[in-house]
Amino acid sequence: MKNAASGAPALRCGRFLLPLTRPLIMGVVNITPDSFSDGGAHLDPAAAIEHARRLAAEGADIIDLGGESTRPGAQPVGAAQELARLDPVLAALPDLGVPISVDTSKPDVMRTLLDRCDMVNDVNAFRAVGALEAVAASAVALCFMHMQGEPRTMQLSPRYDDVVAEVRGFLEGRAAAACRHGIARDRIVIDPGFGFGKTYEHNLELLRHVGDLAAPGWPVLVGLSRKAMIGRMTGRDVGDRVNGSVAAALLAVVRGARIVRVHDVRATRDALAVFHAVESVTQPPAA
Ligand code: HH2
Repeated sequence: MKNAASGAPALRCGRFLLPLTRPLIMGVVNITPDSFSDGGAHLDPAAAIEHARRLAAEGADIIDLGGESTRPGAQPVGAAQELARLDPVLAALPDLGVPISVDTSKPDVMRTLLDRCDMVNDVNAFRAVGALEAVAASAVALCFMHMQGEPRTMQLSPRYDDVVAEVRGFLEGRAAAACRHGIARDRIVIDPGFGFGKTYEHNLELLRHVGDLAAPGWPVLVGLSRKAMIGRMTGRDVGDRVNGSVAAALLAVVRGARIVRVHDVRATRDALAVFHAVESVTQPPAA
């Protein structure tokens, strides 16, 4: 979506206006005991705060704070517990210098934290009753992610006739619903939801067709970092998937993704710096 003043594509993101002229990195901080790749590492608020600062220093353009794991089979937590995890971390980071996103699907959590975050990242695409209403009047950016089913059961038997068309249709429908709620187009991001109610083959098909998902013009965010599909491709355990994750992020960007959600900011940043250096040169230097 274009910024009205400059004409360049940009994402309105709370206190920030993020240019979409180069790929952006969203760094993940999971304040949970059970996240699939870093569960328990940042449950202590001091550890989460330090990690968020470290990822920002490493070059994250957005920090995504999560207080509930959505890994396959995860048990849901209540709003009070999610808030108790997020609150002290958010309170310590007003001056982080980059936008803060909150990864939540609960309208109560959204409403409570809205004036302290710049983005809400909802793996349920704001389908909960009252979710769109909770965020409509604010300035936060919204990430609408596709998920078939719900985390507890989503990997049992995912089924699609045409995964790319169905995911794209769903995301366009959610973006249209947001617009009907008065949400400006330059606040909207879409995400195919790798691993959320998808087989390995579905994930591969979506990665091959990120360009089709991006075609309608909504900025596409992808979360491939350390996921099971990277493990299957590389044969590596979850703690050893950095290289595969960086390759996948780069491929997604080459195909048109604008934001990559990653655990390993430093490595991803280097790969994207190489991409940007090559791709930003449109004219050969004069002889
Ligand atoms: N993936 C996870 C969580 N939130 N949000 C978006 N928009 N896209 C994703 O692909 C995505 C997401 C799962 O990763 P992680 O947060 O590391 O694990 P857990 O859900 O176990 O905390």
